[in-house]
Amino acid sequence: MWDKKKLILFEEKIASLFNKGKIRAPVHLYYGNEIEIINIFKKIKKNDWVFCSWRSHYQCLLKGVPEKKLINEIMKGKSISLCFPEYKIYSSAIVGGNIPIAVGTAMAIKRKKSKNKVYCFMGDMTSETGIAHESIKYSVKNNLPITFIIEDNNISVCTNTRKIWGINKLSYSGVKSKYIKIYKYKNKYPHAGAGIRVQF
Ligand SMILES: Cc1ncc(C[n+]2csc(CCOP(=O)(O)OP(=O)(O)O)c2C)c(N)n1
Ligand SMILES: [Mg+2]
Repeated sequence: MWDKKKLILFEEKIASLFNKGKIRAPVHLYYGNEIEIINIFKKIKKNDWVFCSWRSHYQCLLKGVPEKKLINEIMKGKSISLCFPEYKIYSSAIVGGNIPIAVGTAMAIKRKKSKNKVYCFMGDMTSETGIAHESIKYSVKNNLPITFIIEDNNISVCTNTRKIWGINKLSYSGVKSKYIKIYKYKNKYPHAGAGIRVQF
């Protein structure tokens, strides 16, 4: 039910609420990655687990969280750490914070010989952190049922990821692995908020 147009409209609605000062906490909006994320979610089943960062409105909608329920949480100021255990989706505002939890969930699934999978979303800068590298290495070595999705907008708040590390490409770009999916996108929104300064 969620196509590109509807996802964009959802974020525009949140942007407008935020700019009017109706949401009194940070929001991190997506734009420009709709086709890629919809394609990724074609594989994600109801009982699979999804772990996200501070930017997770699209994942929540695509995982089946009802729109009204999601807006309700966002209005309460929870956009930055949206968690809906009943829909098996967890977000964290801490860079890399959810990655080891995703790995532990995948390990538990393996030990229980369950069929479900874990999908762990992260930004380009997060994918360059030690915690991401160790978690990916550990998951590959232990053959865990997990996929890491790297969403590359080449920016970390206001910092250019490639420039700051002096690299031409991300560590995982071009790596052919069933554990890693990587895509590029260009966001029309700033890192946080929707363009108008709102005093909380
Ligand atoms: C441990 C920690 N350090 C710093 C921050 C501040 N911070 C929030 S988002 C972010 C940028 C991360 O960039 P990226 O992984 O590319 O994700 P994007 O926001 O572009 O999706 C930073 C540094 C934080 N939330 N947690
Ligand atoms: Mg980024």
